[in-house]
Amino acid sequence: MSEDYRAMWQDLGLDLAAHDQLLAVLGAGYKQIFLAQEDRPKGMEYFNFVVSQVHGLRIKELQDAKQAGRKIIGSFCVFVPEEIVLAADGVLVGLCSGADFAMEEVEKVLPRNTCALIKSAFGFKLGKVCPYLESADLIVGENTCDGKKKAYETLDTLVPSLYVMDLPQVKSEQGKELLASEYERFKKAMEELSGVVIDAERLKKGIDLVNAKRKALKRLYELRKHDPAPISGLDALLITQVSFYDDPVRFTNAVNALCDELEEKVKAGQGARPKGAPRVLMSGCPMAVPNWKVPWIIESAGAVIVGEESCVGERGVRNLVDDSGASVEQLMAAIVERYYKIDCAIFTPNPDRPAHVEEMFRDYNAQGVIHYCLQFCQPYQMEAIPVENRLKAKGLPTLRLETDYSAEDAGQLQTRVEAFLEMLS
Ligand code: BJ8
Repeated sequence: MSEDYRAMWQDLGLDLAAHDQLLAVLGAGYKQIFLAQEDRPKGMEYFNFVVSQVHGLRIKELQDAKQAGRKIIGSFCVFVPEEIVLAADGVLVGLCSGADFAMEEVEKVLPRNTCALIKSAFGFKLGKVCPYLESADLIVGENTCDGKKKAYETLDTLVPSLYVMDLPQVKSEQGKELLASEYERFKKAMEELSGVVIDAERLKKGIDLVNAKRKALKRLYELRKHDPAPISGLDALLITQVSFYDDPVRFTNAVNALCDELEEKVKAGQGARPKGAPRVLMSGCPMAVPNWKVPWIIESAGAVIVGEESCVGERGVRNLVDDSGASVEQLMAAIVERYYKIDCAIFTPNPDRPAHVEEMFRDYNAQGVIHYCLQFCQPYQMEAIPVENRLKAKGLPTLRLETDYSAEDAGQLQTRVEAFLEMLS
């Protein structure tokens, strides 16, 4: 990337040598996994460009937005409502990361048996390699799993401005009230930070932008129900990952343009894999960039991933916010209604999630479910058992995988995935 960007990274306080190392690993992985795919849709060129500029042009855009007075908000969870950030003229960026970095440093501040997603976020901070994190005017954490809620106590000592949302763990009237009061508190925090008063018009605009993004992603997911699926699971995952970083309007337009192309492919019977290739539904922990190991293993073995029951997938886009309210109160209530339906494994009990996995299995014409868990992620590991039991009781093939971000177990995972796919066919 150009020298201009190096100066920008330096200004952000990045460790340039470590950052070069990270970009080299990211670039090599991308080339090996994505660019090696044959007959990718033309519309993927936009996403290739975005990935090539993920620490370049996009960061420059964020700096320009800051110069223009907009605030950059970093988040680690799909419970942080982008609608409210946009209504305050802010920019929301995802901070979850999918690669090990500076692990020695991380293990000085976090227990070894912390999930890879949390460790990775700390590694990017301690290794000084994340321009998104360093650009953020406010980092929003949330009380979800135990790992995250305790890790934020430590993160608070490492970043200048951390805000923690207290999220309900039980779906009840009190739970919904807590979510409503936390979103109200967040709205006030955004108003204070930005100096913008959020009125109904601003909030509605934010809702409409996010609804349009979710609709475009949903349109993409719907196309994957066809056999053959017109796009690989890897490419679809990449697009969802990019949705957490990119400008929402530009991203929505690019996804819709890609969907136009995919509709033609469906009509022509063209697929990312031949018709009849085993169709797999992924379910479980979110996969942040550049966590592509398991999908790559699955699709390299000849299957096609047709859906993701995950926050980086269907759970992140399911349900739109009703934008018909005329007042801020009505629109805020509609936001609460939409987010309250998120069936993350941190809820107890959480019967909606196993039901959604089964529903997706049928809707997406899947032949098997691969339940993906990060090591030391108790909520998803615990919930994998009732999910598997429910599916198995109905004769729906399921494979449970547990892994981390390292490549060490790739061979073992490959063997298990291949045996599972053979059983499906
Ligand atoms: S709404 S899934 S984005 S909390 S993998 S850090 S759960 S130990 S990420 Fe999540 Fe929000 Fe829920 Fe979605 Fe903890 Fe598990 Fe690690 Fe996880």
